[in-house]
Amino acid sequence: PQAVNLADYRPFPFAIETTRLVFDLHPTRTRVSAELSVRRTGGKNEPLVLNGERLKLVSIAIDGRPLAAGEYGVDAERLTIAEAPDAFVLTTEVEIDPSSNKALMGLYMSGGRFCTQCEAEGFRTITYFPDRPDVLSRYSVRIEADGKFPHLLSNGNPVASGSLDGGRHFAEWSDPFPKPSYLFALVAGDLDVLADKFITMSGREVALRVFVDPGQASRAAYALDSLKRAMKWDEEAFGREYDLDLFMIVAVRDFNFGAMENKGLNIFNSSLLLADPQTATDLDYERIEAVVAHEYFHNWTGNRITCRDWFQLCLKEGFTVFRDQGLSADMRGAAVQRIKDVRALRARQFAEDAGPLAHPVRPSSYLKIDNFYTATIYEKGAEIIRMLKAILGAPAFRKGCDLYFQRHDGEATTVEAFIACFAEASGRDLSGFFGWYEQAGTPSVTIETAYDAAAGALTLTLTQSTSPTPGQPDKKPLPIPIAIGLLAADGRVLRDTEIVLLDQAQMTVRWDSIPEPPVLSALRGFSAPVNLSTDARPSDRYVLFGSDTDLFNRWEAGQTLARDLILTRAAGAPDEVGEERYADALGRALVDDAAEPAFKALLLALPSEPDLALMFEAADPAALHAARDHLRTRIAVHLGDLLRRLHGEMQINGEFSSDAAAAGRRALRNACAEALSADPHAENLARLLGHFGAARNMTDMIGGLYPMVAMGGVPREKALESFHHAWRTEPLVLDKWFAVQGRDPNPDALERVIALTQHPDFEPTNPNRLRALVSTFANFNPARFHDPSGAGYAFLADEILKVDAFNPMTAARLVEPLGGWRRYKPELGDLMRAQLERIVAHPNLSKNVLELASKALG
Ligand code: B3K
Ligand code: ZN
Repeated sequence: PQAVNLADYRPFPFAIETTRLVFDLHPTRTRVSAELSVRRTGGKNEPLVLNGERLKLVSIAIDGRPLAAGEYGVDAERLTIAEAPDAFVLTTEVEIDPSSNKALMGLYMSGGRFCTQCEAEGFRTITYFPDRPDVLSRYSVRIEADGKFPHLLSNGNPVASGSLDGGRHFAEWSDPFPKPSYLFALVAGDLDVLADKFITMSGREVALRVFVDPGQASRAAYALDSLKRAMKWDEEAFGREYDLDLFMIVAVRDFNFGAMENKGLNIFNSSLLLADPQTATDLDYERIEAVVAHEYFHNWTGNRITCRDWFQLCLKEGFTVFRDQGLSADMRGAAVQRIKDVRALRARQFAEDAGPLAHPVRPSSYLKIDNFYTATIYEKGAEIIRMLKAILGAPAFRKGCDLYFQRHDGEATTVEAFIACFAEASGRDLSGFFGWYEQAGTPSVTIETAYDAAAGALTLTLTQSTSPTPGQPDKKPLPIPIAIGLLAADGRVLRDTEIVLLDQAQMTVRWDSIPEPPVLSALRGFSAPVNLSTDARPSDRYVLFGSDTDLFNRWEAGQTLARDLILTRAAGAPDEVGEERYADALGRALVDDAAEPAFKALLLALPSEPDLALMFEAADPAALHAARDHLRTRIAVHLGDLLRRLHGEMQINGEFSSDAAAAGRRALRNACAEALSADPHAENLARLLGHFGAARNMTDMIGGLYPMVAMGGVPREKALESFHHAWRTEPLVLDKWFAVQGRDPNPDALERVIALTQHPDFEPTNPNRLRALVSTFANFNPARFHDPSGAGYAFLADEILKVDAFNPMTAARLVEPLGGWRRYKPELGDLMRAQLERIVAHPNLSKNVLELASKALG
C-alpha cells in the first residue's frame, strides 16, 4: 500500500462550485445522482480525477451528453476524465447498498434508519467526488424515500418537502456554506424529536432539534441543555456565534466513535447523547456535556475554517478539544477538570508517545488517515494550544484567535497559518514553538534546586531532553512553559506562580529574597505535557500534598507518593513506614473541609495499573497489580472508620441532580466503596451489598456493581444476574454490564470474557458493545490481559481479525494494547509480538490494521 505524504500536497486542479445530490433511498439499492458544476483552476492538461469506492456506476454525462466508454476510466478507487473541458456540469449516477455496509463509513443503516459518516474518507463510498477537505462546495440535496422513513434530514436549511407516488415522499435541503465532503450528512428514518430554540448574541433565533429513537426523547434533555450552554459559552469565551437557522443532532446506536460535527446536522453515538439518572452515570453526563460542546464548537473550528489536508487534522481537533476542556472547566471546576484531562492525557497520549506508534501532532505521512484520530492529535494537540495561551497570556491569545477567525473564515488552511495569527497578534516569534507540532515524543524535564541560605537565593537548574521516536532519532529543545511556585516547609506561600520558559537544553534561574529553604511546586496545573523529575524528597511531597495552593500539584504529589510506594513494593523492597505515612496524609486530606468531594474522590484513586506500567522498565503487570492492591488494602484498613463515615455522609437523599456538586458527592461515595472493598470483612461487605442494593441511579449502581464483581463468587453471580435482568432491554446499560466484566480482576476473568463473546447479547458488529467487552478488557484489566500464557493476547488478536473482516476502522483501534510490547518483561513482550506477527501475516488484512500492526512491530 502507498503512503500519503505531506510534502506531496498539491491543490486540486478544479473547483466544484455547486454540488446537487439526489438520493433515492432503498436499504439494498440506493441510487445517488450527483450534478457537479466544475471549473478548471489548475493546468490545461490536468485530468479530472474523482475518488469513488464500492460504487456501481450507472451513468455519466458532461453537460447532459452521456460519455462514451473511451472518454472516462473507472477503477476500484477512482473515476478519471483525461480530457475535461474548462467549465462544465458533470452528472453521475451510482448505486450503493447501505444495508450491507458494516464498516459504518459512508451511507449505512443503523436500527432500521439510514445515516452517514463521511469523515475522513467516507463520502467516496456515496458518490464520485474529490473527497478531500480542501475542495469546498455549496450543496443542495434531495432525498426520496418510502413513508416508513418519515424524517429526511441533511445539512443546512430545509427548502421543500412533499409526497410522491407509491407511498414515497421527499425533502430538499440547501446548505449556504461551502463545505468539504467530509461534512456532508444524511439521516432518514423514524425518530422522535425534542425541540427548543436559542437566541444568539446578535438576536437571531436558531431552532434546535435533537432526534432520537422513538420513545427516547426525554433522555435527550440533558444533551439539549448542554447544547444551549455550549452555544452561549462560545459567544462569551470566543465571540463565536452560530450561523444557520437550524441546528440538528441525531443519535444512532451503531457508530465507530463518539460523534461527528457535520454542518448543521451532528450525528452522535447514542452513548454520548442519551442520559437519564436511571441509565446514565455521572461520567456519561460529563462526557455528553463535553462532546455536545466539542461537536458544536467545530462549527467554527473545523467547519467554517477547515483543514487544507488531513495532515492538518490537529488544526481542528486539538483546538476544539482545548475549547471543550475550557467549557468543562467552567462548568465543573478548573482543578478537578484539569486533573481528569491530565490523567487521560498520560494514560493514552503518553503511552502512545512512548511506543512504536509515536507520531508528531502534525504527522508527515500515513497509510490510512483513520488511524490518525489519535490521542496525540487530539489531546496533545489541545495541550499545545494551552501552552500557547500560557506563553502569550490570555489577552494576546484571544487576539490571535480573533485574527484567525477573521482571516481564515471560509478557508481550508494549515497549522502554519494558524500559528502565524498568534505571532502577528502578539508580536512574538513563534518559530521555535512550531517544533511542538513536528516533534514526537514526550520531553523529560528535570529541575534541580540549590538554596543558598546566606544569600537567601534559590537557583533552579532546568534541563530537557526527548528520547528518539520512530523516524526521529535526534530531538531539539522545545519551548516549555513551566509554572513554578514556592512553599515554606510549613505550607505557607513563599512565592506565587511564575511561568519559566525553558527553551534550551539547559538553563538556570536564580530567585533572590527567599528567606527560608523552599519547597518547589513545579509544573503547576500541568503547564506542559512533559515528564518532570525533581530532586524533591518525600517530605517535600508531603508538604505539597497537604498544602499546595495549586490543587493540581496537591493531587500530583499524592499520586507520586503512592506511585513510588507501589513501584518500590513491586520491585521487592516494600517501604512499610512510608505506606503508613501516606495513608495518614491521605486521611488528613480527606477530612479537609475546604476541599470539594470531587477533588477528594480523585485523591483517593490510586494511580492506575496501566499508568504504573508506563513508569516501570520491563513492566510486570502481575507484580504491579499485587503491589497496588497491597497499598489499597493498607489504606482500607488504616482509614476504615473514616472511609465508612464518608461513605455514609456522602449519600444523597432526595431528588437526583446531575450538577457537578451532586456528582462530586457520588464520586466520593463510590471511591470510598471501591477503597473499602480492598478490606472485605463482614461489616464492609454488608455496606457494599447495601450500596448496590439501594442504588437508585446508575452512578451508584455501577459504583456498587464493580466491587461485587471484584469479590467473585456468589456476590458476583448474583449482582451480574440481577443487573442483566433489570437492564436487558437497554443497550446502553447492557454495554456497562459487559464493560464491568471486562474489568473483572478475578483470575477467571479471561475465560469469562471469552465466554461472553458467545453471549446472545454480544453484538460484534456494534462498536459500543465490542469495545465495552474487548477494549475494556485489553486496556483496563492489565493483570488479566497480560496472562503469562499469552491467552489474553491471542484473544485480542482473534477479535481484531474477526472484526477486521467487516469494520477495519474499529478493528484497528483494538491494536494499541499490543503496541506497547517493548515495555513489558520479555516473557510477555515476546508473546505480544507473536500475536502482532500473526495479525500482520493474515491474508486480506485491511490497510488500517496492517499499518498499525506493522508499525507496532517496529
Ligand atoms: N471529527 C470527528 C472524528 C471523525 C473520526 C473519523 N475517523 C469527531 C470529532 O472529533 O469531533
Ligand atoms: Zn473533533
